[in-house]
Formats: sequence, C-alpha cells, structure tokens
Amino acid sequence: MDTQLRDEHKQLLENDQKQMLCYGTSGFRENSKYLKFVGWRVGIFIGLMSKNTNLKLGVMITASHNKIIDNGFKVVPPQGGMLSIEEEQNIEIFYKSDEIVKQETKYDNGIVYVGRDTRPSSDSLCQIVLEGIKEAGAVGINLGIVTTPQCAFLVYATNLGLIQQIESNQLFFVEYFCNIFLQLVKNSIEGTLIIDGAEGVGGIWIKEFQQKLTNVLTIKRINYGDEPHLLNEGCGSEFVQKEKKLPKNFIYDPSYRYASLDGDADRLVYYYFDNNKLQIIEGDRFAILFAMYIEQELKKKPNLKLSIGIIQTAYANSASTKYITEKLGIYAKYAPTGVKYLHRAAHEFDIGIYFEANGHGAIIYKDHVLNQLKEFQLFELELFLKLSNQAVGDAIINILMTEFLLNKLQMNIQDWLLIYQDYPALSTKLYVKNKQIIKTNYEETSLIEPIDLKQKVDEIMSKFDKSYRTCIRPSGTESVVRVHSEGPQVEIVKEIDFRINELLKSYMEI
Ligand code: 16G
Ligand code: MG
Repeated sequence: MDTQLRDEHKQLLENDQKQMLCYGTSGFRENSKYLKFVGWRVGIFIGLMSKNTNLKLGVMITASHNKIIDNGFKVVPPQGGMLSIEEEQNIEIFYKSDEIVKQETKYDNGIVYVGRDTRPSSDSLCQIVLEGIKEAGAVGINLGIVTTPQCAFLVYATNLGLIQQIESNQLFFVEYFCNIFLQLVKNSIEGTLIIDGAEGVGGIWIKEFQQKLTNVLTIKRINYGDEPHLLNEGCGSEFVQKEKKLPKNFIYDPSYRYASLDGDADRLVYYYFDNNKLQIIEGDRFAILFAMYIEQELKKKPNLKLSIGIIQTAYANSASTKYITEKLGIYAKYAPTGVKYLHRAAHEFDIGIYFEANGHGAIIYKDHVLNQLKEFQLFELELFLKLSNQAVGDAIINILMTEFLLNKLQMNIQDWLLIYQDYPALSTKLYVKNKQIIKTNYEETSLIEPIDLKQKVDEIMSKFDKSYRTCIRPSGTESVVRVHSEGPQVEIVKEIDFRINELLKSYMEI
C-alpha cells in the first residue's frame, strides 16, 4: 500500500511539476487530488504518536475557506491547540521519507479521532487516514462531520477525562457549551441573530445550538449547508471580510445582528447593514469587547493579580492596538500570522486573548485562573472564561461569548463600532512566482530581505508622515505577496498601496 500510494503521489506531482507538500500555516493543504498519500502517512504518524505518548490525538480533514476542490489535514495534539514546531517538522519529514512503518512504540495502544468537513473529497480522505492509523497499530475513531474546533475540543476533553467515550456522545460539544451559556444568560436576549454558515459544517452544527438555546437566543441560519457544493461561494467570513460584500441569501432587517463563519467554523465576523453601508466587526473588536469585560470584572477585586495580554498580528488596525494599550491599559503584543503563533503567545499570560483581524481568535487561561476567580467570588467571569473553547479558536463559541457580552453590556453593533475609530487601511495581494525571497522580521511588521527592495520601500515610506505604515509579507497559503497599508488619510493610504504594488511588480517575478 505504502509503495503504491507513494509512487502514484510522486508521479502526480512530477506530471504537474510540483514539489512534495509542506506542513504549512494550518497543516497540509492542497488540491485534494494530491492528498491521498499524505493522508495515509499522516494517519500512520499520528497513530504512532498516540502509541508513543499514551494520549489521544486528532486529525481534522478540511481546507477551511479554500475552494471546494482543495482539502487538508490539521493535526490536533492531545491538549488541543497546534503541534509544536518540532512536531510539525517531524510530520513533514515522515511524509517525505521512505521510513517503514514497523516501529517499536512505548505503548501498545493508541487512539486517534478523525473529523471531517463536508467537502466531496473529505469522506474518502477520512477512510485513508483511518487506514494509516490502523497500519500504525492504533485505533482510529471516525467522528464524522464536525467543525475544526469541535474536533479539537473533543480530543482535548477526552484527554482531560471530561468525557469518556466520544464515539457514543457526538453531541457532548453542544451540550457542554450550551449548558455554560444557559448558566450565564438567564433572560432572553433581544433581537435576532442571522448566522451565515458558509454552506459548510458550521452551518450544520449551528442548528443544534439554535434548538438548545431557543428560549434565550433567536438564531436564523442562512447558507447552512443544504447546498454543500457551494461551500464558501458568495458567503462565509472570508467572502464578507475580504470582498466587503453581503453573503448570498442575506435577509435585510435593520434590527438584526449578522455573523458569518468560515468553511470549518474557526473564524468569525459580525456585521450590520444600514443606509446601504456594510460595517464589519473584525477580530480586533472581538479582542477589545472580551478584554473590556474581563478588565471591568477584575477591577472589582484589586487584590486579585492576574496577567492579561492581547495578541494581535501586523494586520490589526493600529487604532485597536492604541485603544488596548492606552485606554484599557492592557499589554498588547504582535505574533506572526497564523493561529499557532497567536495561540502559543497567548499562553504566556494568565489570561491571553488572541485575535487575527480575519476573525480567528480565543481567550485562553492558565489552570489556576478559574480557582482564583472562584475564590474571589467572580463567578460570572469564571463562567465566561469556561465558555471559551480552550482547545482552539471557535467561531460558534465566540458567537455565544459575544451574544452574552452585547446583552450584558447593553450594546448593539453600532455601539461596538463606536468604541474607537479604525484608521483607513488597505490590504492587497500580488500573484508572484517567487514569494519566498521576501523575508520579514518576526512580527511581520517590516521587511528584512531583499535588502535593495527594503531600501526602496523605506524610500517610498520616508515621503510620508510616521503615522503611515506598510507591511509586506509572503502569504503562507497562496502564491502571493500581501501588502497591508494603513494611516490617518484614506487617499494617502491608497497612494502608498499603489506605489508599493508598482515597486513589487517591477521587482518580483510575476
Ligand atoms: C490560515 C491560518 C490563519 C491565517 C491565514 C493567513 C490557521 C488555522 N489559519 O488560514 O490563521 O490568518 O492562514 O493566510 O492557522 P496567508 O498566509 O495567506 O495570509
Ligand atoms: Mg477555518
């Protein structure tokens, strides 16, 4: 099996003049036709990993907001979150190597949970991952169609002993979080929330929450997965946030709140539409809303000392960072793009809040925090933190946290937008052949290489006031270089974006 799949894989790559795959920003992700052998090797690797640690692991089969033809594998470590850098390198090396499976492992048994999204290729890839797990002598358990955060949470919960047998308790995820939400929200929340499910797996699972929460929260679903072949098309958070357009099947009512998930439900934006204007709530504002409440609660107990930090990326609007540090007095820090970097950085604080502007985010806290909150009788905050999915950023759970807060703080989306004013910003991308020549500093706020390109960028920027900035970085998911420019005046931001793009066009291989 191994040799046959490997030969087929190499032949396919050679015919299409492609390199072997890399474990990238969010796992292996490619056109699904290249993924059979990858899935098999991922299955073996994770099976062995489980047998070496005596812990349960997970694999989620999804390509999130990508086109329906793509797919991918995200590995879920025992504690949720993401693999370490070393483990990522090892899995990539294992997939590329000819290493034989027969290996001595520390333990005889291993268990791996495999979840998948609704893509047409997901079912057969799931079967192949399960075969790989079996080849490693471990037990693969098929979770069926689940969201990425649901898969991560089930792995996390089973290792913690919160749940015994996932396979006979698929709804545990829904029950667990609805239960906490119902303890937090006693009276019914006003208004209607429309959730766009990107025609994906999130749209399907929202139904369970909708039914369980019907007495306190009115949810209407659109693009909820009854047309799975239209996954992410004209809908979902990537579409709304990047294209700045309303999703298909939009139902207009000025009193409604709107939320869009991405294809695997780990990303979220809110918005409202009035006077023909679409106003989008991006990740920065979720971080601020969550932090405002946490600060407000902790202020009630000055003797309770907990470190709080907010992790953002270079795409965060500077006005949000300014608000966090100057108005909320909270420490803000940048991490490179990609959930794994933010999630790791958030672990440095007792309470770490991380959000990418595109809507990936979570609050994570250290083990002692809940006990301390209990001790100081901050029961509501304790429940609020318990509500956040500790395994990974979760769009559905972030909706529940947001709905609780908007209701608690008596805010509507307009109020949320008025907390501070974003600086005009522009994000563009340029398709190039050689994106890897671009190197940035760790925070991705400035270019480091090529040096002559950096000098030219500095020359352009020296003509503008210091309050303007531009970031150039190679995408981790596409063959593009991304440019993000920002500053007080929209016309100047446009000019900067234009000049930088012209420079890149003349410098890069297009
Ligand atoms: C992936 C990442 C996301 C990041 C985006 C950047 C995860 C789960 N997802 O979708 O965090 O913002 O890539 O894409 O890590 P880019 O490198 O093409 O800009
Ligand atoms: Mg996603």
